[in-house]
Amino acid sequence: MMRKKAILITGASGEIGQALISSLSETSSLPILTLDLHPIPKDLLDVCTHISGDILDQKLLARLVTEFDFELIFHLAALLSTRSEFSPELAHQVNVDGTLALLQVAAEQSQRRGAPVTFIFPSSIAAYGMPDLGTKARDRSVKEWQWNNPTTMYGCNKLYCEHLGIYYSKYYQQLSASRPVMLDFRSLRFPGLISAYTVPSGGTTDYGPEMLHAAAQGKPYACFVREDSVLPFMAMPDAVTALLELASAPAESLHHSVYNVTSFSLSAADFRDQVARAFPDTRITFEPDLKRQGIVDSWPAELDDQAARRDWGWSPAYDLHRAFNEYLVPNIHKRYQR
Ligand code: VAH
Repeated sequence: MMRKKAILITGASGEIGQALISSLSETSSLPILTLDLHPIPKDLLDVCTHISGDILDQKLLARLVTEFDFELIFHLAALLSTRSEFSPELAHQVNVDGTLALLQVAAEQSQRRGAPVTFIFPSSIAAYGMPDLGTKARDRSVKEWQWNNPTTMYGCNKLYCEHLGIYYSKYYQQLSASRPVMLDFRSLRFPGLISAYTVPSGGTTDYGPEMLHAAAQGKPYACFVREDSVLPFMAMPDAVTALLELASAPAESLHHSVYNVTSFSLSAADFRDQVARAFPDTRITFEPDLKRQGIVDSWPAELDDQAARRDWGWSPAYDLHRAFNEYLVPNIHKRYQR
């Protein structure tokens, strides 16, 4: 029986997944297969085939590859940074064992079909670890190879999976007589992502989106980081654009397997000011959670994304002002007016 060509999105019910399905279905001629433990919103059901399942279910993966020939995989399934600190072993199982299982399946499929499966993996600023606030201020914008000393289980998982992906795309079966067709692993290190339609769960950059969505609902919000905490952020549409542009970049133009992408950096106080401009009667207070603050203080203030701009033409469409004025505020107003 011929395998059906398809695109696979794992973790499709998550924030990035939901935004990606919509855009991908507008541009892709291939059917989209989505895999997640959780159901996907019913308005997306007509543009993809959803499988409710666990990335750790090896029998499920084995069955999928007998039925489908994956051209392209977006592997988004993960436990985010704060949740992973409460369940480090589970985080390792999902974030690393899950990724390893999928890489192995994609490597075998690349060999069998005689052409690389493109494997897109979202990494994170969590892969970095700035030793102290002085260094964070001095080395304000970090390049991919700087300060790769993660201090969270999630950050360790992401950095290791970057190396696993490079292994499977360059060194897998390096001692065997015949060199197999390798998979084509490509990874992005994302900053904090802000969606107008979904709120993150279990992340540490969540204070931004949470503050905005609370204000839009007229609810007070106690921010769990200090006002002076600076992190890089990006509007969700730009995250989807980055994933799609990296996936379609010609392999010969990519000099790296891992790329920083970002749009704007701002302090939590700046974030509050942007939110207060849009929702003037908002009640935002700052009550730092010292433990989560420690994670934020270890992450870089800015990402240097020159390599992505140079190799595959990355450029965010939404800077700080466009993100709030043209994407977040108008769509959040609509979302909560109902
Ligand atoms: C988290 N939003 O906070 C995610 C992300 C930038 C960090 O990976 O865990």
